[in-house]
Amino acid sequence: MALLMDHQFRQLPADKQVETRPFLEACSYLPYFIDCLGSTIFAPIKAEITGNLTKIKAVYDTNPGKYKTLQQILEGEKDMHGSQWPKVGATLALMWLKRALRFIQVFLQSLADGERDETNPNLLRINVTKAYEASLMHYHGWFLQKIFKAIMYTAPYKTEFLKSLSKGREVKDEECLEKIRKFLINFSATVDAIYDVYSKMHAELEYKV
Ligand code: CIS
Repeated sequence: MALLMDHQFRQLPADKQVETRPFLEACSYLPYFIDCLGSTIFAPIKAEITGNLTKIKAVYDTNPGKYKTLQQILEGEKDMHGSQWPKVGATLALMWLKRALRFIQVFLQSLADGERDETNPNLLRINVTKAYEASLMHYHGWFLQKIFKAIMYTAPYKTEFLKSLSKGREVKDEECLEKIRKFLINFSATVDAIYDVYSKMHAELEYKV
């Protein structure tokens, strides 16, 4: 869990605005989190998240003052792209990134809450399935839903996953889960705030891939 705790998301201010630069910095460690799954099968997922981050950063870098918060990026692109918006630019990249972040949020929360298959308590399938249904399934067509099922069977055992989150150190599962709970405080608030922006600005798209 050292991996996530070393790169915490910031506490949100009272107006719940998410500042772009610290958000991108905290997210830049998420691809290493995917490495904790321990298989190259997850490389396309890592590439997907990295691609979204690169796209958002490219827009931010064009004018860091104007795009200080994620909401300002959506507002700026809405003005700039007219009818093409929101299926364009950093707005589209963040729309998909937030779904990946929601996946991670629900997955970690389910682990932290001790949800498990009593007959196979060391498997992550219950936690992974819950996360998928809450975040991505609705936006995936038949093919990607099948791919998800196949990938799910390659997920590591819970003990292995928790150990790799702790950078290989021998820590008790409960100690690691306590750190996950702490990480989730700011992380969940950030993900929820991004969803609120998309809802408030009617920027969520329902199409499937
Ligand atoms: C044995 C199995 C063999 C299978 C091998 C094949 C592997 C192929 C895997 C492909 C997975 C990649 C899924 C990507 C799907 C994208 O099409 C989809 C839409 O992308 C967006 C872009 O982001 O499309 C837009 C256009 O419509 C834009 O191009 C946009 O890019 S932009 O705007 O930046 O240019 N994207 C997604 O669906 C997002 C997928 C994110 C997945 C996040 C998962 C986080 C995992 C955290 C790990 C927690 C531990 C869990 C343990 C097991 C996890 C299983 C996770 C499975 C998720 C699978 C999804 C298929």
